[in-house]
Amino acid sequence: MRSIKFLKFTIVYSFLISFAIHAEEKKPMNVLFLAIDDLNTWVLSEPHRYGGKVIAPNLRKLADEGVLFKRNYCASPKCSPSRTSVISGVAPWVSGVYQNSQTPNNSSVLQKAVEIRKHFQNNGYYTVSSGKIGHGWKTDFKADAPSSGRGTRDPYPPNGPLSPTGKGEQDWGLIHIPESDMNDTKHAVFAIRELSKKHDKPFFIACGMFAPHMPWYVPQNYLDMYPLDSIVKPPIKEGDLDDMPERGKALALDRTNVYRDAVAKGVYKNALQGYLASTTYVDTQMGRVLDALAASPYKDNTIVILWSDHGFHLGEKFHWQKGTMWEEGTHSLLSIKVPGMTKPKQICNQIVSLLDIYPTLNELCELPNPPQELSGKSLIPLLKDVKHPWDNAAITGYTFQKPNLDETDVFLSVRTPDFRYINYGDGTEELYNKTTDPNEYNNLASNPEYKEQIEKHRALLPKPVKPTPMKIRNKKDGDKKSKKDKKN
Ligand SMILES: [Ca+2]
Repeated sequence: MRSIKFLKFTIVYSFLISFAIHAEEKKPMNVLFLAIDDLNTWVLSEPHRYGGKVIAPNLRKLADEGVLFKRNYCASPKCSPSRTSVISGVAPWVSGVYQNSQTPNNSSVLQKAVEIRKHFQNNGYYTVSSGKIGHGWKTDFKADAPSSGRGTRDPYPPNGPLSPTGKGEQDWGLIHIPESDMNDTKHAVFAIRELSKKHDKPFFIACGMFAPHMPWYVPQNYLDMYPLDSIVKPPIKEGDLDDMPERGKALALDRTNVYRDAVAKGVYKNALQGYLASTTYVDTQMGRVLDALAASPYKDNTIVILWSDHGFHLGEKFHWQKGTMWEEGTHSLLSIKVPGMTKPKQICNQIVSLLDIYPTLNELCELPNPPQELSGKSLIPLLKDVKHPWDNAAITGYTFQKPNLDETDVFLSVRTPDFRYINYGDGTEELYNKTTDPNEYNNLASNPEYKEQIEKHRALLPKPVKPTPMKIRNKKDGDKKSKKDKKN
């Protein structure tokens, strides 16, 4: 008798335990959605890109806690089209939005799309957002609590410009306000406050940092972390552009004057110091948010996703800033941690895209699909196993605005494990062997030995839609960009 009673007790007890575990598993997942502007991938310790030290312990820690997608690429190398593609899940070659100077709301595809924050909100999530997340695409998303402002630059120093070559946003140096008054610090405070609240519903907390977007005005302690003699110049090869088609050269030489002036006036390393210090400042702010999550009751059921909107040149190929089709312009950060799914210290070398963010979060949180067709694909198989077989090709789309260039031509770049291929829409091309030439110096497009590779890569390109109309552009001035484009 006693043993039967004991057996019954064991069965009931086991059932209760399994029910409790099941209930725990069913706890809805929250999302902490972290975006960084203009942050390139120097923090990934890639000596062929940057040989010096980059201080980013918090981004490193997050990467160590989950999956670091080491080969992640943006769908467009500029803020507005890249961010629009992330939060709509729609690729530029589908929406027609390739440039900052376009109005995303003119895209008939985007008019029917639901952006990711609104989609989560529509599906029962408490959704708040602070700082720079989207850019230029006006949607009907309204946050469930007031934000600490949209992502904008900090006030201009009263004695600016601070560098001998400084002009407008092309400037760097010591900021004149305390760190606590800087905008990104306030966005971190906002996210920390939201994480300390008691939430009855699952949450989607978006926090976007403006740094290291130019200008690089930073507190002294961050500048001090990078003594000038510790800074290493990135690799730049004389004659690199000689084997490029005209459109490649035009892309490379856009804003080259900032780089050349800095070199000529002996302040190139000071500029690099500004970017690096701004990177460490943003790492510090993200670290505060991540620490707040770790100390909260939500740490075990909150997905953390951190991404940068595109790459950034600091002189490579003589180019300054963003908006190119090469590795420096298209390679961006992506780290994802999913409690209960990802294992620590996983590095994924499969080729993925920022377009994959929307479908990944959607599937992780078991939401229905939004009305628009998502261009990316869910990364869940890679989150579970970083070596899962993958269709390794990431596309980047862009268009250019320069005199004598047809701005309706779409530039497309495709990154595969061993190659980068670029097509400028006018029949001109570039091909680089990433294994033997990681810095993309030797254009193989006219080398007959690579004919087969060229054809293979051509076949990977989508058929791009034409760009939606450009915003204000003074045809008489030709070269002048719209006011909006200058800012971003
Ligand atoms: Ca070259």
